[in-house]
Amino acid sequence: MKILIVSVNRNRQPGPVIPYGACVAAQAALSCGHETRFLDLMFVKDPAEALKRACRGFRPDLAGFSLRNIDNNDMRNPVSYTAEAASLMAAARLAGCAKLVLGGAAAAIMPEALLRRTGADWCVLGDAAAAFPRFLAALEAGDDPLSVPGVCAVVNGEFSANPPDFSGAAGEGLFPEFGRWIDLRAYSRQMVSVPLKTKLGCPFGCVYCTYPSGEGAGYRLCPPETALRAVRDLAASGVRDIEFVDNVFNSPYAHAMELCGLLAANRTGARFHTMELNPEFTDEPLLEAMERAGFAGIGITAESADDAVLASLGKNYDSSHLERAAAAVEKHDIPCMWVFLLGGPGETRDTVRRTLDFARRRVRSSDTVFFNAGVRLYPGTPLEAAARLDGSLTVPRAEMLEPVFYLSPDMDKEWLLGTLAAATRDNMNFIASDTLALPFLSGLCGLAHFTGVRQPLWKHTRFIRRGLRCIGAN
Ligand code: B12
Repeated sequence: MKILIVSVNRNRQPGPVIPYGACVAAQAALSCGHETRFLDLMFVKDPAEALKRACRGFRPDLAGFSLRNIDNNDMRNPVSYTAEAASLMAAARLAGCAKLVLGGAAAAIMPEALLRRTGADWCVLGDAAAAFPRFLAALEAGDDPLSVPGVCAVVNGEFSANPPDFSGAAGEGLFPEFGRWIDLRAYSRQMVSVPLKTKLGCPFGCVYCTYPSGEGAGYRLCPPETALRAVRDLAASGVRDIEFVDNVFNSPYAHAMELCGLLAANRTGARFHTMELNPEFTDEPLLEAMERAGFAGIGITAESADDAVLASLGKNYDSSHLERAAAAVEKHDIPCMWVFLLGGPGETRDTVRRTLDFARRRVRSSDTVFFNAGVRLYPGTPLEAAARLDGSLTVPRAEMLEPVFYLSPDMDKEWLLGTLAAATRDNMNFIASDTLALPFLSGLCGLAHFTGVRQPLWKHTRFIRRGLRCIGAN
């Protein structure tokens, strides 16, 4: 068949991201013999026109739309992307594309609402490397695609879903030939690192999170040697910055340690990054191994420094792990960004003060602290159930595509935002989610690339902020 894969994401905040999942889907279609083309809308001026041209020129039998984001996850300036996706899919139909299928991280969160919103024929859940070839084979053979695990559709107004199969191995299928599908140089001009994932699944029980339902609660580990091969291939093609985008990079701990050991023993010149370190497993030996492997930037997803809030969020660690992680970070030179999520269940003024105090006391002034305020509510999560029970969430599930946020009933929104604004004003290494909406960020990334600044750009937060303050911007 002729397959067109369309990556719909055009969000450039905090910066563009490479359409990793869409590339996996394209590679999967190609590897089972389908003639496959790719349309990346990230840098395109007129997306509807580009899509119509691709449909008319290629005449695909099927277009696969990869949806990464539903919204920008920002309580203060919420932006939803689903209307744009729906209008693009309508344009594809008008241009003669008869069969439309959805996939991607966003599709996995709210398949039914997205199918209804976009009018797509099917949605394929789970890892494209495993599920997409089976879906295409069923379609080609004239079988009902709903017989394939992970496929869902709205039939005669009713939503039907065949549950995804989370038993497939993680391996080569997760490492597409990026250069075949997208313009890697356009991304590198914006200081974007190339993503790699070394496992599927997430066994943690964070009350707000969708990872276990999207990828399964059990780990499927990619053999570290296979990941090393992917790193080598990317480095040989000139890629300098690689970001591990695992849901949690340092769990299982032994898997991360083994990978770091291999990367250290086989230096390729590439620098590594990850924003997904869990405090429970962030200790000295890990940071030692990451430094030797060539990590140039890490993020610790701490969420809170208050034990009661961490327990209410369903976290697997407490503040003693944060203290230990901070002590380990201090002993190494890797720039670190700490990420906190304020306003979750159990949050009060005192617990916010405790987290801010930790950030002031334990985070080096050369490191960066990022604060999110308000927790995005997703259907099917324990937090959604709790919010419905306490009456703070009344919106029906079908309408949750428009972002809805949880804020602790013991938390006053104005107080939280005011306190956060004061903390970022007084601490030049603090930033909050509103920073990501700054219109000049993209220009800054381009300038940084042009002048030879190395990633991650956020390690220069305090200098950038001082420069901006000098010209009157905060
Ligand atoms: C790492 C990550 C980041 C990193 C990205 C770094 C990088 N270099 O790429 C950073 C921190 C920068 C980031 C930023 C953001 N992120 Co983010 N991110 C992730 C994370 C953890 C992994 C994404 C990833 O690369 N996965 C690996 C690829 C291979 O998986 P995948 O895309 O899901 O694709 C698979 C399947 O979905 C399927 N598939 C994909 N496409 C297709 C197409 C077809 C046709 C088919 C059949 C199948 C298919 O097969 C693929 C292979 O298994 C996800 C959570 C998650 N587990 O998905 C959130 C996630 C995607 N992010 C999310 C959000 C909201 C954002 C931000 C908007 C937040 C913000 N305000 O900063 C920005 C947006 C950035 C942008 N420009 O778009 C949300 C999206 C949901 C939503 N509310 O919209 C997610 C799902 C997390 C969540 N639950 O809240 N993110």
